[in-house]
Amino acid sequence: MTLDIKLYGMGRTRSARCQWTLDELELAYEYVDDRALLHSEELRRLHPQGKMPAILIDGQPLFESAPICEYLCDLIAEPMLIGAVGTYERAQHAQWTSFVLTELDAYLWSDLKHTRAYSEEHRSAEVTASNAKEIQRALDVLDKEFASRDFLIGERFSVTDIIVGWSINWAANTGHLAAFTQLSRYLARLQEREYCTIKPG
Ligand SMILES: N[C@@H](CCC(=O)N[C@@H](CS)C(=O)NCC(=O)O)C(=O)O
Repeated sequence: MTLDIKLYGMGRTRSARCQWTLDELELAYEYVDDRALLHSEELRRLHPQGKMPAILIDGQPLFESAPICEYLCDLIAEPMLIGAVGTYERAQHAQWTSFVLTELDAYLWSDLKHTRAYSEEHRSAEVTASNAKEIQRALDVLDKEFASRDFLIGERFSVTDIIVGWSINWAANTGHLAAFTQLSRYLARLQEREYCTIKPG
């Protein structure tokens, strides 16, 4: 299948999920890696808030990293990186993606805002302390899961690992992973893959 794809992203942010998925699917694409486009008119045509990632696939715009990755996997049958709609595998994918985006990613994002992004007067130590607890609770669930499996769905790598792995790597790079040995091993497994975009540090 030939698709005309243009991905807007920057550095190692959530657009890395989309890059990794595109590369695993061996799709050709144009990658616009340009922080200066954040909140620009050009980007607002694809994303109402002018955030990244955003993508154009055959002229159709889409935003939000997880649905972008899922849609790309739905378009490409081989390699199969996502279960078909209506299968238990697909439900498990939705379960883990939803869990990680709401129980981990959201608190990491809030943590970043309250430690770096907001100006001093808008930062709250109470929020950061509460975020740290929620982050540990979510990581604990995932760490226990990886005691009995190498990847999240079935016995093989899937797009779920790209979406979830990216967030776990964010947790690692912000000092939240010390207590979780299974998760460190999981990240090392992902980082062995040729197209992996998540890096330590
Ligand atoms: N839930 C969105 C998050 C998008 C997002 O917040 N992207 C960040 C970079 S990772 C961004 O554009 N930040 C600029 C801003 O918040 O204005 C996704 O997964 O794509």
